[in-house]
Amino acid sequence: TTNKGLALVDLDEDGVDRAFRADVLEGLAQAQKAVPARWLYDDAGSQLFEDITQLKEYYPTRAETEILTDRGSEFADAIGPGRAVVEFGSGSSVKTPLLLRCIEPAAYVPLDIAGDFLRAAAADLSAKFPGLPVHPVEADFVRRVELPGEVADMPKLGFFPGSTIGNMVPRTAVDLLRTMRETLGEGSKLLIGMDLIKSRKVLKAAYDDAKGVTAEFNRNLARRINRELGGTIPVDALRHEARWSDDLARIEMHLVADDDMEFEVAGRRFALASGESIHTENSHKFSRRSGNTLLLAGGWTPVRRWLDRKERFSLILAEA
Ligand code: AVJ
Repeated sequence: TTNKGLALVDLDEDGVDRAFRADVLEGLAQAQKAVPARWLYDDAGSQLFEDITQLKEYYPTRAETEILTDRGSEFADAIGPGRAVVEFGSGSSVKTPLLLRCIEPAAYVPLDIAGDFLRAAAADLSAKFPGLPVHPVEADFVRRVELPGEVADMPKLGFFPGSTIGNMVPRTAVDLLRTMRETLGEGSKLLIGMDLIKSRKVLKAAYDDAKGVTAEFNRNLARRINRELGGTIPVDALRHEARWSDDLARIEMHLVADDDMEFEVAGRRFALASGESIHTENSHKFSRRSGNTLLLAGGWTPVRRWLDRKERFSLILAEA
C-alpha cells in the first residue's frame, strides 16, 4: 500500500483513497443520495471551515470560546487538578489552551487521524505549556484507543468540543460515547460541547451565510469527488441548501440539482432529477434533556452544564 505519510489512509495503486471511493459510490447509489460528512474536511474543506468559524452568522465557535474564557474557575472547581486531558479530534484547536490554563492538568493527549495536524498542534501546545507532558496519538477515535503508558495511572478528562457529536446520528453518537468511555476508563470525566436548539432563522443563517462560505464548503465536497475519484459532477449547477428538520432537531446540508443531471464517478454513471439532492452533513441540535439522554445512553452521567450569555451553546461535564 502506498502511503502519504498518513498511516491511516489506505490508497490503491492509482493513489485513490479506498474508503472515500467506497463511501461515495455507496452513498450515491441510495435513493436519497448521501456522502458522509467526514469527507468535507480535506485541506480546502478544513480551511473553509476555519473561515466559517469567523462568520458573523456562525455563532457556535464564538459561544463555546466565550464559555471556556469566562468560566475558568468553575471548570477548575468541577474538574479538579491532576488529570490527563485526552482531546478527541484535536485538529488545530484554539480552544484547548483555554481549558488547560485553568484546570492544572497532569498531561495532555491529543488524538487525531491527521498526523501532520496532530504533531503541529502538539508542538504548539508544548511551547505554550512548557512543564506539561504532551503525548500525541495518531488514531481514529471511533475505535477504542490504547493510551500511552505514561498516563495509565492518571485520572482522565475527555475533551470533545465543537458539537462534533452533533454530526452523528443518535445511534452512532451513542456508540462513540461508549467507545470514549472504554478509552478513558473508570473514574474518568468528559467535557463535551453540544449546540442548542434555537430559532430556525438563526440556525439556517448559521449554515447558509450571506457571503456563501458555507455554500463553498459544501460544494468543495463535489469538487473533491471530481478531483480524487475522476468525477464529472457539474459542481456549479448544484445549489447549497441548509434545511432544518424539526422532527430530528437537525440542520441538514444538501447539494440540490435544479435541473436534471447525469454524471460519472469512478467509472459509474449517476443521475439527479431536478429537485433531488446529495445529503452531505447533519448537525444535530440539543435540548437540556436530549443532551442528557444521549450522554446517559452512552454510559455518561451529566453533572454540570455551562451556557454562553446568549444561551446558544452548552458545555456539559459528565462522569463515567
Ligand atoms: C465542525 C461539525 C461542528 O456542524 O456546525 C459548519 C460543521 N458545517 N457549517 C457544524 C459545519 C457547516 C460544524 N462542525
